[in-house]
Amino acid sequence: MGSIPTTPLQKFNILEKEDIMKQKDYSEMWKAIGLNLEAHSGLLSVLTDAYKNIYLSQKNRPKGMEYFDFVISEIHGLRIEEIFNAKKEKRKVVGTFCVYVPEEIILSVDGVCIGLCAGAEVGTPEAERFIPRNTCALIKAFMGFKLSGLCPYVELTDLIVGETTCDGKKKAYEIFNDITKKVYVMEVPHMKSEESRRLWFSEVRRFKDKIETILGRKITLEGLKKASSIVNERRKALQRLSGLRAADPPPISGLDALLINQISFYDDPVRFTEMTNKLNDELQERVNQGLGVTQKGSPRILISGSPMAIPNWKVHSIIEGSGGIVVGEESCVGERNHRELLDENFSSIEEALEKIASRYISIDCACFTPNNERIENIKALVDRLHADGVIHYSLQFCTPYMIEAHKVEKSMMDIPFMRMETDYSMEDMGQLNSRIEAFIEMIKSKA
Ligand code: BJ8
Repeated sequence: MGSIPTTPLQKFNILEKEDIMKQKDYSEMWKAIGLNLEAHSGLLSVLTDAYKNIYLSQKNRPKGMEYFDFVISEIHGLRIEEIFNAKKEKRKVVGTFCVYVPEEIILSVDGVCIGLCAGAEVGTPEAERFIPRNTCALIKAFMGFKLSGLCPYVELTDLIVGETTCDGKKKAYEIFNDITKKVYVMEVPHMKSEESRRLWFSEVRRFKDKIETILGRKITLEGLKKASSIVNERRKALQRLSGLRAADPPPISGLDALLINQISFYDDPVRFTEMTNKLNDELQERVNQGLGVTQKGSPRILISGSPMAIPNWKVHSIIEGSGGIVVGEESCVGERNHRELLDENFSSIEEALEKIASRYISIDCACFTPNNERIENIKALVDRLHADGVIHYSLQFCTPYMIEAHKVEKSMMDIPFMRMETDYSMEDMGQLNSRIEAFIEMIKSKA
């Protein structure tokens, strides 16, 4: 792995808190990348306001969150500049939309891997020229960001990796490829039979060949070892963060923990791990002293379901504004992304690919049938995090999660459970507020 320059950290060290949302002028770079400058500046100003209102207004935040605030303030700035410079050094950029795509293979040949899912309602009319209105918000958003010229990450990719998970994504990738000409699709099976596992293993091999071709380098055992360790270390840091949230009171808000999980898809993995572990040390100290971000005994909520891509902070901000605290995310932007480590004990490329294939097929996305392990994983998480209630969150039109919610609810027995279907708009805020407040009151009344 070549190392990514650490410019942001150097700059971060000299920033004052009030400067965190200020950015230098990157318009020349954005123009060179091909962004729509006017629309982009509108987007950044909306995001900055939302971030200040939702994040910077929180009380009693750990000091270690300053790094993540800084990353957000520079998410289209310094991070893009880093990737821009990496490309000048002939490194290649691979964009992904799903946690089934094996990142180790990309990193093993010095690729930069970036998650491209979007969590804001942007470019909907443009997206709806290509895909039906009743498509989930996540798909509409990644189409909308591209069609409106607002996503610098998409523009910098050399390859975009799709996957045959849900029908919406699968079909949208065909159109996305017509637009970008750089989509490659991995065939993710929908069952976990022996035949499916064989298919998946051959897909992982095919992916390795594709990456070697696009990145112009042969994968080596040494490269795979190094990449596996980098990705595992990041998973361990996120697992540690998750474990710390089991404390009562939790040392970090759900909003902040969600943000860290979201940033894990964008940031340089080595730097991210270092900064997350520093934060974890601080959180451990808080736990040792019995300090937290809320009062002991506040209703503890586990969110389960569809992923929440950046800047989708809607449900967490309602819960935490209503007196609850989110203690975990059973989601791809959360546990599903870091629950399993890769077995690093391999001594050939073939063996490494087998271990990679088996690690990734163990993921419990609702696109699989049957998907009973997800139910077991949710129950285990409720226990480990001492959750008082579960909110099942589905994006509207996300059929796999909307339907699987029934089984999840049935399995929760006497654990308070609430289902919600929503999107990225603010139209249902009032209704969600009332429902969540009532849910939290109900939990309080049981205590
Ligand atoms: S492993 S959850 S990242 S597919 S929200 S587009 S499922 S209709 S994002 Fe996902 Fe991979 Fe599964 Fe995770 Fe479709 Fe649902 Fe939209 Fe979704």
